[in-house]
Amino acid sequence: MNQLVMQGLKLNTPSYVRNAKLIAWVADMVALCKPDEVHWCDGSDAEYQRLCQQLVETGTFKKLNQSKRPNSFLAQSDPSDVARVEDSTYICSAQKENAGPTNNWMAPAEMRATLQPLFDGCMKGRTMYVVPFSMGPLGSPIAHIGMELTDSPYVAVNMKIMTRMGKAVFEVLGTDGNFVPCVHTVGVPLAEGQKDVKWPCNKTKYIVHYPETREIWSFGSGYGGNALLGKKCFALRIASNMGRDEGWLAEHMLILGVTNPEGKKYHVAAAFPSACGKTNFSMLVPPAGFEGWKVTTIGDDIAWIKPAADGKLYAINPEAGYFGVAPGTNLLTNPNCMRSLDRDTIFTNVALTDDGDVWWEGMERDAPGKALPAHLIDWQGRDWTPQIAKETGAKAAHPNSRFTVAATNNPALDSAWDDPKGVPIDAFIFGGRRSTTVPLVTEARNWVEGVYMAATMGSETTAAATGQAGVVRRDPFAMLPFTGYNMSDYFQHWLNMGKKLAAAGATLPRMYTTNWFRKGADGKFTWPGYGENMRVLAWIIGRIEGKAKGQENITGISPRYEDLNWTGLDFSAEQFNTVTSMNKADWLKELELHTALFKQLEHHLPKELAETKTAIERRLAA
Ligand code: SAT
Ligand code: MN
Repeated sequence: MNQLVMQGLKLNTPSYVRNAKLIAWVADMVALCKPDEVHWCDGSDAEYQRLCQQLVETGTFKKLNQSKRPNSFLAQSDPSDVARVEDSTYICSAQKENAGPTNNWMAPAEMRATLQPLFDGCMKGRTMYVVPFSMGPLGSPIAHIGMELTDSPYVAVNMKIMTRMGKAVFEVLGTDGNFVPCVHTVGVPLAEGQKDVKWPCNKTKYIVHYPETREIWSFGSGYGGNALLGKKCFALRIASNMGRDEGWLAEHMLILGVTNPEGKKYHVAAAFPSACGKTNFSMLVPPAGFEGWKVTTIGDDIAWIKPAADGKLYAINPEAGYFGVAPGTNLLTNPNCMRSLDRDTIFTNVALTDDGDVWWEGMERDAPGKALPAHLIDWQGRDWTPQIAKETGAKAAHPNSRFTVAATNNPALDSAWDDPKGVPIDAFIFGGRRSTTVPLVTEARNWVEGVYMAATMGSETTAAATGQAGVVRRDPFAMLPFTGYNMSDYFQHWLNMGKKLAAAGATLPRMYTTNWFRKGADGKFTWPGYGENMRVLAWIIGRIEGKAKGQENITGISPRYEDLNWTGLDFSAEQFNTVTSMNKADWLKELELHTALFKQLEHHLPKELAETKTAIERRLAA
């Protein structure tokens, strides 16, 4: 500290912060990053308003039309900083084999030596915000605390929405509580008198995790999961390590409650890759024909799941808000989400209308034939007209443009969403985005078969990560970019959890795979999706209750046409066949891809998975 005082830097530690480890760490990081000032966030509304106002003044935020979109802002990022950067994301475990073949790895000492000069002085000319946050309800036995140091006020205000952020966290932390240290910088120090740009970021980017010491270091990006370190970095990559060591699960899953007309309530956790409709499914509005059914949201992206004394798995949503994809969201696809966004929302990389509101592709689809806006400012600040779009294909909103909004804005929010003990899980769903091969829904006959289905899941890539969209890649458990250790060990952890629960006499959650994305010969999606996914969800609940029928196929049990409730939807047996058929040639090819995955993951691959594959191959040959 002496050295800091000599440098004229003050930590400004509030008197209610009494955790010696925290104060020493902040002092070390101030000495390294050399910010001009340190601000400890208290999480108050006044602080949020002050920071938003500051972001308006520096040009990062545009305040939206107060009568159309009260208390809402638009940020448009640098065009080079629009999504997660998987190529620059590292798991720096002591041993390379513990990161496994699906993660980038560098030896911790080498990475520390790489980052040291980058972080040295990285916050010059800026304020360091100390952001205290709880992932999960404050004080919940499933929750954990993190501390993010960031030089981005945009990150600080997003963290206020996305997590339980503020003063109360220090109370839970006490004098000797533990936290996950997260350091984030946009990587653009300012020289004396240098004017800032509206979205500072650096060409060089590193998103680094040290699993053994549970640290996160992020350099160069201000966007989403690269910068809001509670989300993918902590709640998935670091937490998956904690879960393995401590006997719980950190998963890329939404959590919903579903109540049937008899008033019986179930809870489902569902894993889909980024930008494959988790938010939509978690806020589903049951369609005509499903009167008396109700779906309520516990979470839209991440689930932390722990076994409780009653032998059941209980899940919490570690987050407190939604960072969802804007394009495609409208009053038909997700009315609950649209209503959530009426106010108090931070929009990033959507387009701006001439009357100070927001717009994105697909927003108008609630009223077929409704005209496109005549003029917009696109996400890069350029003029956009329907004519320009037609000629150049320019999108007004970036395909990975996002909204940040508090869960409490959601009209479908579950009453137990903030319950520290979590909700008991009755079923897991794993869903890829596949235009062919994988049927609408399949039930696993047992836990091992479910783990196999999840482990071999494939999905076409989306705009949520930089790189080519639309390529099929294996995305085990929708966790490919998020499992913070060896993927085969992660499969083993799932198998072990099942074995342990079964041995204790628990009824394990049922497991399903779904695919809403099959296309017909016309190249269009055949399944209507969105609210109509209720038909599949109701079948799943029917299966749990022992009422719904199905038919065995090579991978599990799927409904026949007559096993789903079609009231209110005109969907023919032929269309049903298009979204459910399993063709032998396709599946021979699919199994070759499973073989390639298992080859890649052969180190520590659980033998149960290879055995399950052999059984499928045998059924396919028969
Ligand atoms: O990681 S982000 O939150 O930026 C986006 C995603 O992959 O879901
Ligand atoms: Mn996600």
